Amino acid sequence: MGMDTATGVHAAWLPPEAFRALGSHRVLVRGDGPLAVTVYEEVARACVDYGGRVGRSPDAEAGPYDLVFALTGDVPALPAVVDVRAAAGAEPLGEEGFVFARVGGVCFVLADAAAGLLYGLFHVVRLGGSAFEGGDVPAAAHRPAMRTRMLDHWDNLEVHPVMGHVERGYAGGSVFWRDGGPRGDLPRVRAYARLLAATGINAVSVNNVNVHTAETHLLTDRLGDVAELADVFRPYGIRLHLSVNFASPVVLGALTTADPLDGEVRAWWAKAAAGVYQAIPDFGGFVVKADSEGQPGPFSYGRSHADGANMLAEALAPFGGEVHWRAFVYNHQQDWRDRSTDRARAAYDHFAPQDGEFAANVVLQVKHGPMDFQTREPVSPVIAAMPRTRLAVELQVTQEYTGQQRHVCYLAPMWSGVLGFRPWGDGGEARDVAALAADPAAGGGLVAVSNVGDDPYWTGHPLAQANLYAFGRLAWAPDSDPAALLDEWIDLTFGALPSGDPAPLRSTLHAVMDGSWQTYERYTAPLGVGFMVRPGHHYGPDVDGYEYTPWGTYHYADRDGIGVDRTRATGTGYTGQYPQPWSEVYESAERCPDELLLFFHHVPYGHVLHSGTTVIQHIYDTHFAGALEAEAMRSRWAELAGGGLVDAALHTRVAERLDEQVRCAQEWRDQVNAYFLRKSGVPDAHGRHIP
Ligand code: BDP
Repeated sequence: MGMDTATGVHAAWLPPEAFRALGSHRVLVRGDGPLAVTVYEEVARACVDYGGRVGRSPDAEAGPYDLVFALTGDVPALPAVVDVRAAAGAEPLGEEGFVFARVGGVCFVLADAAAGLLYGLFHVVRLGGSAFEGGDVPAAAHRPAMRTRMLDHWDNLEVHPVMGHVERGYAGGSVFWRDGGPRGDLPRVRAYARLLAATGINAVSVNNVNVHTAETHLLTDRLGDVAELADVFRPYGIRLHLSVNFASPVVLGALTTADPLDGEVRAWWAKAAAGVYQAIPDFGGFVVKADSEGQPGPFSYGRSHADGANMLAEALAPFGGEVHWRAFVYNHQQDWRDRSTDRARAAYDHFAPQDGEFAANVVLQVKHGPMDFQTREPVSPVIAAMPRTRLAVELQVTQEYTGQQRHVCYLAPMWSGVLGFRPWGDGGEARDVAALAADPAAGGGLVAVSNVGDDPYWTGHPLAQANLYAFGRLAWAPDSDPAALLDEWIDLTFGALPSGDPAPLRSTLHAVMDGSWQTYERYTAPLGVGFMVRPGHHYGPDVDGYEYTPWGTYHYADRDGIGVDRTRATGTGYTGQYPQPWSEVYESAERCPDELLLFFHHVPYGHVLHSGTTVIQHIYDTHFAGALEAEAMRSRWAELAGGGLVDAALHTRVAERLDEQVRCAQEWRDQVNAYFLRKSGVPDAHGRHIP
């Protein structure tokens, strides 16, 4: 992770050394257009660095080359592609797939379209030296599971008085915007596009879903600023999207209404969309947060969300654009005294009845859990409830609720659990969340909120880069093993390290990161109850911070017990939003998984978990354990100091953040334990000190 002199930032997972093997061979790059040019330039640069050679013409049928990038239609120039392609099976590769093979000492990357060559290039980079070693490698096709693999930036054009430059951003200012306009650092944007392409990401939205007035103008008079970014992302196969303000016709168009069924409003959007495509012919589409947390939407006009989304879909359809309509719609001014309302129900209650009403180019973008990116939530029941609607699953890479990039919290294990969740259990319809999001006919893909800013390490905490990397890779291949993805990230970032004991850096990173999400869970809100964070910024503990507020995020702790009763029998009825078997499993306090018990049930402190311990003792035990684990992470990292395995500045940055993590974990431990000791009056069975 050395400093790149061109961009002034650390090179993250693609330092020049990652191209060492590729750059020391003879490489043929065929194909035209911006993506093939990107592949050529990447290879050419590596060859300059490492003494290899790159060519464009196959003089002697791949003879003098060690590695060939070619399109499958390139038969006249390269007859060999026919056999290699055929060996990988008859199924089409699609726009982005590729074949990799090694035949008689020559490696082949073949694709039907140039994007496949680009993804094949990064495949070869990941293989490193092993791509060129050993005997033949049978041809295998590689295709992305999800068609859309997208990052949403919650970037503001100017610094928002409360939310800052990047809403919930913990890595400094925006890489796109500054002082109300473009930041103007296109080399940095290009470096970013390259990092994303290497993970497989192919779509980016460049402004906050809360669209303030300045960002509203990006759609029309500030479109040039967006087109400039699109030009930089294009050579890396990434399509640009904009978050739009549903009230744009009023804010920008001098209309008096934004009613989606109004003819003038529809004409306004059609014209706006045409303008966008004139400037950006491959524009991806709009992201919309409507009728949520103060954003305008169709409810103001007595219209449904299908009405609103379909109006925008109609405007984009002639150009092949899509609407990413967010399902994060709830009333943020609830009456906390009314126990029957339940924010967890909101997305399903709003959207499930509209299944089948959305246009074909509308993707409903659903947060992975029913609440709001908590450390532990059940999977949203909306994902299983709308078979006639295209669904995208939304994750939060930015660590709003998981330590704000001051704490190490490797999130791939959480996401992999979400993606592998089977809404209908193992029997019957055995499809999991990943399959639903990937369904070629109906799936809307995987989306996440980005964790990047203008920080020299991109993500504030250098180790938070692994979350961004793993997100892209999971969108490409959702069944990837999180620990293996961490190894990929380690190899690409720090150079290929031997496995096992001779590689203290690798083993240290695994020791610090593999279980870090569960460690974070242990010292924060227990058993799926969520929140307990300081209101507003959401960092650090405040057990009752949101308890008597209108935000709908409660734990209901009293002297007898804790948890939210979401059962059909006695609670909010939320469990009824799940199909079988989960609706029964979650309904039952006996069958409900421990880690979600307090999400679904209000139980006495003496309730015995499957683990055999009581709820109150579990709270004490996990909070003591979590804080100790944070200390162990810090000690482990400290052992690397001065060893030369990582750059000294990086070591210091991580060490400082681990100090803060240890401090904050102890604060969580003490506040949570003290709170529940006082509420329940039950002492810790092991007599440990609780303030
Ligand atoms: C919440 C964030 C808020 C976002 C909102 C959203 O606290 O800043 O605007 O999600 O997803 O988690 O729209």
